[in-house]
Amino acid sequence: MSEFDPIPTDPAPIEPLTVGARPYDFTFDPASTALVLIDMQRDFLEPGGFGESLGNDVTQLRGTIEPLRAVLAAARAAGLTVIHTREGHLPDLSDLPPAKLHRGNATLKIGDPGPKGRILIRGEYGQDIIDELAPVEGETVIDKPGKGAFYATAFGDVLAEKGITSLIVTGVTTEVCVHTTVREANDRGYECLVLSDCVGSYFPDFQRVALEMVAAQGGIFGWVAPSTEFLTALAPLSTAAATAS
Ligand code: TIU
Repeated sequence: MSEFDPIPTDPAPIEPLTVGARPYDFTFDPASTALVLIDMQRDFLEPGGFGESLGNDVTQLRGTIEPLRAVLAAARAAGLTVIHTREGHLPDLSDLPPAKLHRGNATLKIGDPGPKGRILIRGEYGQDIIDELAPVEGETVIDKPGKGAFYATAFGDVLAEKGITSLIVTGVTTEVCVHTTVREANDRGYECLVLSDCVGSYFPDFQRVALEMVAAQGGIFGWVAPSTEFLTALAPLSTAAATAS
């Protein structure tokens, strides 16, 4: 090194980014933020799985796939932590409370053989994440027996280990696993931004009201924004990475 070489400097700290959201702007530091994809599994989004066995029209959820693909690509390009969850049970059903097994009048119950393997059982084809959003190396996959991502999982430990304090929440279904996880996260001190077109419900009315419930009362559970706002906020990082590669 000569006296004419520039003095090495630490990389510039990443500035917090701001998303236009309801009820007001959401600000996050990319280094302490994770994109969370909740239960984007064949069991919920494709025919012959758990969602359909409960009497639902699975096509209602499929509109989330394309916007979420774009968000996932941008998050990966920007170097954000990405975490996927999957609802499901052990093959011997030892983690399945009888109350959950017997609830409702399902045509196929959890553990029964279905066209894509045993319904909602870990390791089965139907219980896995859809091809369009398949995890890549380095991304965490949390298997959860309940609706919330924190209950009986290592999710909280993983977030703490990675220094995550803000969650960008996506996935299905809005009023069930997304809401339960956002509520659990909120009580644990995480700041949650729910991307409105990247979460889906089998019931259009529930979709609208569930999103309103998150942002009401000054953001009682968090913030809500369309994915385009999030992509705009992330663009300085995601497009810089795309240009560099
Ligand atoms: N039934 C329903 O709307 N949802 C679930 O059972 N699980 C999730 O939301 N992942």
